[in-house]
Amino acid sequence: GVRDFGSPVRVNQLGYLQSGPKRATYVTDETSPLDWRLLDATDAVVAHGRTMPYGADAMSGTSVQLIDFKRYEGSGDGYRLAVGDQLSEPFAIGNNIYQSLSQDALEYFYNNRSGIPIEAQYVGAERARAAGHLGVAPNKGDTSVPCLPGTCTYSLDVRGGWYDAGDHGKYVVNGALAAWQLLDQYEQSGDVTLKIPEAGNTIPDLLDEAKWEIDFLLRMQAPSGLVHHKIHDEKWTGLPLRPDADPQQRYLYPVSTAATLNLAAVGARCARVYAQWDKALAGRCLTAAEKAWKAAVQNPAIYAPDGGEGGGAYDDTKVTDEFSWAAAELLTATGQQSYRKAITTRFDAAEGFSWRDTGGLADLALARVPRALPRAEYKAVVDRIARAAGVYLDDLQAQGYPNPYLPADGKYVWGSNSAVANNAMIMGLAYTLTDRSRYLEGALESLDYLLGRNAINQSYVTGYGERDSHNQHHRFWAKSLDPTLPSPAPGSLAGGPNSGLQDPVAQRGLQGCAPATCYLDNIGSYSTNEVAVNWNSALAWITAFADRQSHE
Ligand code: G3I
Ligand code: 9MR
Repeated sequence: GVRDFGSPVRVNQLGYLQSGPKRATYVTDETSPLDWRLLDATDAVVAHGRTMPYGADAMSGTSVQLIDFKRYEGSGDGYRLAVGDQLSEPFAIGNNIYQSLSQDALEYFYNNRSGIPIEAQYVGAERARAAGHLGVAPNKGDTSVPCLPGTCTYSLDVRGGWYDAGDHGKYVVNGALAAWQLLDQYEQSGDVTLKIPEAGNTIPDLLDEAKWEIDFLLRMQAPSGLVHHKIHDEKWTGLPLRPDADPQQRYLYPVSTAATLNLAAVGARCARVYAQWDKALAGRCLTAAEKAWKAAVQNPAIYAPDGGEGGGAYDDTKVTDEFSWAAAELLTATGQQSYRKAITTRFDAAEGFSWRDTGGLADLALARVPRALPRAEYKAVVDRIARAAGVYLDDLQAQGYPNPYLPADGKYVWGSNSAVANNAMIMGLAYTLTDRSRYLEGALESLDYLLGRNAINQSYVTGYGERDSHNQHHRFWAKSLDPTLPSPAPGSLAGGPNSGLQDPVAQRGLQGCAPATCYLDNIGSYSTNEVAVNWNSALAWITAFADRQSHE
């Protein structure tokens, strides 16, 4: 049947910063301007104006008009936009709207920690659970994990870290990217107060959370210096399943050059960021990073394969980009000029960055440490990031549901929401580096898309917005399969529309979908509706940025 997306007036269902852009989208075949009204919580009209015709929006397959209500300067809750008798979902206007979201986006990580009990005092009784994978039956445990038979003869203690997503695997490449993004968030926006066991120690809470993953990543390094690509169950388990009830045998999967270089990169970032907070960790990180770098140089082409059973592949057969990123992080951490010649990639807007494409991260590393490069070269780094931000801003402004993700092949990828957030991050960073306010506007307007101003009137963040995603694919947050289990924690970002329809639920329900509509808030649709650490780290970065900007 025809899908019902509710009101044609599409807004950021969380709300708008008082000091930020305030725009909305109206779905209509009408081509001439129409009247819009802004209503406050008492239904009084507090602003009005005319819509701006836009036309057909390629990614959504619908025609729209745009609404700009920036000149309204009030604040409060329960606003709605109206066109004729069509009312939007309610939203707030104020400068604190991103505060609790930016905290929740980070609490996601504690909730998904492996190897530690998740306690009610931090997450509430409903989401508390026993520690997973410490070797207590029926878990086989991550405290002594053998290699996949025939691939090596040792076992490693790889306890801890975060579960990847809705599954119980732990994968180095995207785990490292997530930890890296938390460290970069710290450098960009400072700390966020968290409800975690380490709160109150001498280290910023955000760095405590990142350390939980970094300790795991360090454990994944083999004696050779190479790093195991991943550790996961022998076979896929079903849903629902609590982590501590997983009975599967788990294996260490073979080392890869990509995983090794991810440890080199995040290890170097760790050494630099923790230097003033935790000298012991900073030292361990640098030693591991340098050892990993040398091992990767000697083994430059060990690729993780596609396919396999029981866990994600995270396959990658091009690692020139990982070499370049690691070299840039090592240069900024050590000042050793020898790393400069190994930096071979630049930020490329069309590629962006992801767990697979890390070439752009070299420029992001260099941007953090001006003194690591001669002045003219540092300026070139800033120019490249600004140019990429300019491309994302153009992509955003070209769309009826403005957002900075506009794939050249016209197909949305698995985890498209993380591409939106990561491209927004580039605009946020460009604003910081250049002080050009159009990049700030673009970064902030991108959040509107994630929070409801989109083709399906969906807030992709649990607990934020009237029509929020709350059935993400997760083995413990599986209330829609078992009412005694919890729903996803607030602040959990769904992967988002994916043209690939790579799961049976999407294949049944989304045939022929326009790219930006290929999404179902159904727990079975892992290719459109999973959560993942490297997606929530993107959400955390951009919401912390938005929160910080609104207070400056
Ligand atoms: O790299 C190519 C790019 O060159 C091309 O232009 C583009 C267009 O199709 O595709 C890109 O490859 C995609 C790749 O991700 C990198 O973005 C693949 O199509 C896409 O299928 C692949 O999806 C990954 C998915 O696993 C399937 O392997 C997601 O990024 C990744 O987030 C997801 O991760 C899963 C784990 O396997 C298991 N745990 C849960 C986790 C989240 O769903
Ligand atoms: O639950 C798994 C999810 O985390 C992965 O992203 C996804 C793709 O690799 O696979 C899911 O596991 C399913 C498996 O692929 C096929 N059998 C059913 C599993 C649970 O839905």
